[in-house]
Amino acid sequence: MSNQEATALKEMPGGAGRESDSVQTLDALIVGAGFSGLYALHLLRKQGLSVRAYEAGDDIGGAWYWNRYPGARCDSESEIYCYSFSDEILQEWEWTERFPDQAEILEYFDFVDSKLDLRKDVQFNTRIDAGDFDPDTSRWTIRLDDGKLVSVKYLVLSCGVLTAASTPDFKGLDQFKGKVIHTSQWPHEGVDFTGQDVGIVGTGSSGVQAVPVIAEQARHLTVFQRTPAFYIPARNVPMDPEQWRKIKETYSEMWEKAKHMPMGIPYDRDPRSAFDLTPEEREDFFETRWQEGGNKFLRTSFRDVGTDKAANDVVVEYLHRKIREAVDDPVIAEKLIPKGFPVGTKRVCTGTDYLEAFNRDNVTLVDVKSSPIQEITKDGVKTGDEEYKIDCLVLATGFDAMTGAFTRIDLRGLEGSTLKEKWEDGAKTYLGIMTAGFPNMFMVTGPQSPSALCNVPTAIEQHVEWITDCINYMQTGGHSTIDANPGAEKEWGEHCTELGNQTLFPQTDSWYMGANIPGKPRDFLVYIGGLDKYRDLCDEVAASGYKSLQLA
Ligand code: NA7
Repeated sequence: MSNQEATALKEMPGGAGRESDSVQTLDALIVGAGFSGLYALHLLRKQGLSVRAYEAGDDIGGAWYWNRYPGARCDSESEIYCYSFSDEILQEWEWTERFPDQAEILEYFDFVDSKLDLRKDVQFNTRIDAGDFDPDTSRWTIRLDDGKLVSVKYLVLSCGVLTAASTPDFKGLDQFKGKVIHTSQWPHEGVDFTGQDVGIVGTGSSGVQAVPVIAEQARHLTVFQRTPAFYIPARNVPMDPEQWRKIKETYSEMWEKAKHMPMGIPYDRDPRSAFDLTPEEREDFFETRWQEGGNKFLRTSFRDVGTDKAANDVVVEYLHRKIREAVDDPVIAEKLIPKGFPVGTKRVCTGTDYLEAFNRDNVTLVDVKSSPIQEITKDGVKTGDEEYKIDCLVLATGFDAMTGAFTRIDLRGLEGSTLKEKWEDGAKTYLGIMTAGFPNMFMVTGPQSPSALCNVPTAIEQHVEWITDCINYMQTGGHSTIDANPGAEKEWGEHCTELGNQTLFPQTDSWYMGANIPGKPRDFLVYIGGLDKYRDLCDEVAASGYKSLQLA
């Protein structure tokens, strides 16, 4: 970039080029150094591009770098919660447990780095504040949070599906005299709850995992629950060398299968309807899966559970019964029973001893649906009925999922308006990867992609490979820009909504629907046609020479 261009950028209204003279030039800039950012870095580097990833944290790991709350653990089986692209990594790495915990996932990232030497091309402790696309130069100017500018041809947003933390706008939050900690911003040194009265708001996946662990340590734990979660015990167990020997014997076949399954996992859904079985047979079917534990319970369930309310009700009835069996006090059990929405339309939570935690003397469950939190006082949480005195408040309140990590960056495309403005009425993308008017900008696991309903690493590998192949095509063909076609984008959005409407998802307020964030447009944010179909569609687009996109 010339000095003249840099000066012009500095003068742009509210755009990227406001504060600095120093402009670094790269072929590609990657935002984030988790699963997707690191893989994109690896592949683009292999193509010989000058590329750098920028990461807000001080190390690699992405969502797993941040989510260090007690009990944080993956809910996908460990043998598929990893990269599949490297045989060497697959063959050499062994997870110690069926479901890896947060610390071991960071060890895995360390191991991957020891093989691929990725850290050296990541700039840590750096947020991307803004980006402007200049149609004259066909380049993005990216502004870092220290004011420095980077000029790049390609922008790869690998900032994650569930990374933009959501803290409810509770009245009085700043007057609380104790610590307030969001589960995704957990202090690295940990938190000692010994002798403390702790409150936790939120009973999604994070809350469900944290509650039993905090309850073990705290003097008292008050759980503020707005919507009870459908819950399946994870039944996490250690894995032994013999299991690994067997897995590794057929690892490549397993991955081949996973990649061509709707959810990116190698397990088959039962092809039958829930009503093909007698009630007794169904009971056995559920019981076997309940004993096995984990979210395979739903993922391998009957074909009609996600689409037919009556079939879904059969599963709901079973899970309700399990709550009543696990919780001693029938009044508390009733409060923990999720009602009024189909199972699977909010993320089903897995964990260890979650329901049993409510049998402890030092745990209180407060229903904040019937009596919402009115304010956070100096001493605790005030609902309509009562004030609960606590020393520390944990917010397991989730994320501005699917879109938040993208719209929080001041990204300005061809028209000069921001991505946030473009998506004000709902996310608009083509394949969940590109959005019209923002050329050469690629999103990994973007809204309207299948990622959030898949085993995320499987989805990430497909997205990253497609994006980096596309970049390679542009480089070798001498193209300067690629952009989504507004017509194709509109059709993709309508297709995603239409597919969503054939399921039970729209019946529920969830982050899949954007409904967990006040004011966010309600729309189904996931492509639910399956990773297998999606992969085929993306491959067809690439094989056609990206005809449905605008190439220049
Ligand atoms: P989730 O699943 O979005 O859960 C957030 C929880 O916080 C959920 O129970 C919410 O209740 C609750 N919440 C949010 N705002 C409030 C307010 N204002 N008052 C009371 N309760 C509130 O986030 P997680 O971090 O647990 O999990 C996110 C994903 O990470 C998960 O799906 C896995 O894929 C991994 P609500 O249900 O909205 O009534």
